[in-house]
Amino acid sequence: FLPNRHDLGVVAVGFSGGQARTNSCPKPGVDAAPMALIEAGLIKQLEEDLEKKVTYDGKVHAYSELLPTEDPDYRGMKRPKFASAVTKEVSEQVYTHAKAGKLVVTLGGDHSIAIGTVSGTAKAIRERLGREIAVIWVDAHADINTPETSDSGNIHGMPVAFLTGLATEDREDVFGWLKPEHRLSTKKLVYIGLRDIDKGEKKILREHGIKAFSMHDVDRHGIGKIMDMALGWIGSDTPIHLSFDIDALDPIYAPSTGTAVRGGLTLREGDFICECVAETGSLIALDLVEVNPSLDEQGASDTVRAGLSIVRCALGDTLL
Ligand code: 5AB
Ligand code: MN
Ligand code: MN
Ligand code: MN
Repeated sequence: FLPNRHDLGVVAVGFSGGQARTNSCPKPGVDAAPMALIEAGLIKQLEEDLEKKVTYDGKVHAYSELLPTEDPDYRGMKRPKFASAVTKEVSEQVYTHAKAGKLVVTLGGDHSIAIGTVSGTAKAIRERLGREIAVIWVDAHADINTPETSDSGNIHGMPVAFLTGLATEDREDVFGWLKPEHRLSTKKLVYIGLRDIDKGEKKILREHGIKAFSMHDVDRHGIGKIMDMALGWIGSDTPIHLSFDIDALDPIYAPSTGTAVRGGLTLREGDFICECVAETGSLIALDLVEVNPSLDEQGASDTVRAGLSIVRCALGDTLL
């Protein structure tokens, strides 16, 4: 029932509107990540080394045609109309690939784009297989703030709340386009790598019994056991969408990211997570987000290389 693992659809999303871009905290640059990854050889490696058939329109989408003339804060969210319009478009791009039976690789962009990617695969897999997807969210952060619990107003800290329906909105132009067929069950969500969770997010995780493996858990059990538990929770034969925020890795390995938090996963632990998911044969989609080559320019090539490695491992490159 799963997508043909050799048939990939790649979507390059040059979007940075889901994170801070105020005068006090200017952080553009995450929109340059897809090009940096591609210039470092991503598509070529997929085609030549991994022998994948890659469908890619050859563009890094900036979605500038979707830029609204005015985009005031709404429920505390910054630039909500632009993020909504872009993620809706991403959702349709990802849906089209997934519906055609392709494994979808999306290169971000900030993590708000997962509102598009996960909603796209959730809908496609429901229609194609009558199944609910599971999401493995690898991140230092839980990204489950509702507009009301968020202190920053940055939408890249909210995607999971919108995807699970913990945050809803009637206004079509502010994520009201998300319908039940786009949604993810809180029971089919597993986090790995958490170490910087807001107070309101902790409450949400507890109240909804959401499965989460923090860095503390990784230290206690080791990454091997964590992956056994994570995949056990999801259950075998469940289609898996892996959403990988590069800031899950320790800044030693991936310094060029907007919200770096020390004490993270080693490069090998990150790759190992991806290898275990690849081994299941159930991967239907992969997001790689939050690489920002313009931050810590010395570390940019390391960060991009770490990103490449994550993608290759998730697609089975390092399995014998
Ligand atoms: B990322 C924070 N929780 O809501 C917020 O990088 C950080 O996609 C969000 O994981 C980090 O602004 C979002 C403080
Ligand atoms: Mn994230
Ligand atoms: Mn993060
Ligand atoms: Mn981040």
